[in-house]
Amino acid sequence: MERTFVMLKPGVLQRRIIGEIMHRLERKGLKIIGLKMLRLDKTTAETHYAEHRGKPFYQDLVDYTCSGPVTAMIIEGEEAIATVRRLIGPTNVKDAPPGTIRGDFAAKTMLNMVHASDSKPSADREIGLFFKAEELCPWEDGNKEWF
Ligand code: 3AN
Repeated sequence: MERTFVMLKPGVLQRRIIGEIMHRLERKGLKIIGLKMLRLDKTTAETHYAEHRGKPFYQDLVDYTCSGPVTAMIIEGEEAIATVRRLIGPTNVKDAPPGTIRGDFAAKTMLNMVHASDSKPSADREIGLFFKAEELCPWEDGNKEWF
């Protein structure tokens, strides 16, 4: 079992498709074990995207991420990190095939809907940045043989 961090960016809320995106993760059989809406302060957004500091899109990315509430989730499942990244699709929306979240909903790479951890160290770091230990809600899955 693996845990990954997923953040729906402000545009997902504004377009009223939080449920649609969460549904895609759920119907794959992934478990939501942490969930909250929050408005990021600049420091948290800068820390989250620290690896991109200095890139041309960095400031716009931080500003966009702080422009409205985000929906933060911890997702659990077998190979959850790779599975969620496959469901989301490639970073560049022009490469994102139909059927992926970015392929179906995103028209611009900056506004590509969803962040998901790309590795185990990133997942651990991002979960720690966004969630306190007591905010996690692990649960027993009576249907786990399906997944
Ligand atoms: P991913 O979100 O697929 O892990 P990263 O970590 O390379 O991709 O990029 C983080 C975020 O920065 C992306 N989700 C996107 O919003 C933005 N971004 C990345 N590359 C570009 C780009 N070339 N132009 C505009 N925004 C970008």
